[in-house]
Amino acid sequence: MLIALTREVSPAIIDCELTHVGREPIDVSRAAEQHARYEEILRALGCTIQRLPSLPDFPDAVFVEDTAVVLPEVAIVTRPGAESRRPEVESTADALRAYRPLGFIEGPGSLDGGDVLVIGRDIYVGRSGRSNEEGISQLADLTARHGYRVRPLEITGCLHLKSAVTRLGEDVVLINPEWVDETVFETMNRIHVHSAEPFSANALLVGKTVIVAAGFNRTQERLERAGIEVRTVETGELQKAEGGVTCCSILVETGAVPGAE
Ligand code: CIR
Repeated sequence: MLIALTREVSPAIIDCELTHVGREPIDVSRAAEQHARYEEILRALGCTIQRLPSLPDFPDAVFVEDTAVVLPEVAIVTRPGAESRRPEVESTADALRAYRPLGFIEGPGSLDGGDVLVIGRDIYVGRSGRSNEEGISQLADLTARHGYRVRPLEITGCLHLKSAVTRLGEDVVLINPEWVDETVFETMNRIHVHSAEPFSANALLVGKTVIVAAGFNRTQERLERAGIEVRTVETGELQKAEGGVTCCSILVETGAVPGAE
């Protein structure tokens, strides 16, 4: 079974952390509708949605991806780089305990799940304003025993590594080469985002289908031309909070699930 951990949009999202985008008013009920539609698409693609407890006082709590990195062997509970987000991890850890042994990033280390891209046994990690050297090295220690190799990467101009590059299949990535050095992925098939759509690199692979944010038509066309099955979802209000499609879920492959929908 494939579980998607999600969390409802907090009414406080209007006070979210912002790094590379300016603050704009966010329509909270529209954000909640977009999020519900996102969950519907995940369900249609075979996921069982397990909602984490609501955290109405935490503006960025809907962006659950940043709170954990789930591998087949272990789940690493992060220590988010933004201090305002640190308490979000507790309920993620409680939920993940049912599915995986846990490892924890500890202070002064910091790591956001959005910076972590797993491709086979390689774990690429963005050196961002959120993920520091200590956090990256703790991740390496916690995963080396399971046969993973952590490969830190520089990113520029974006919040997280997965704003710049995401995995679309066994050996395919969607990449914005302006934000990350694509030679790192030179052995893989690389699909470039359209240069007029820099934010379109954040795509979520579920099975063989890729979920992309609606409105990035030119990048979508490139994906479809490459034979990739695409589903789009409106994320306009979540984008104003600097969120994309990967950030709103944590996918966990598992057996039977107590308490899931
Ligand atoms: C933040 O700055 O932490 C949130 N406003 C957005 C987090 C987006 N997360 C992600 O891309 N993994």
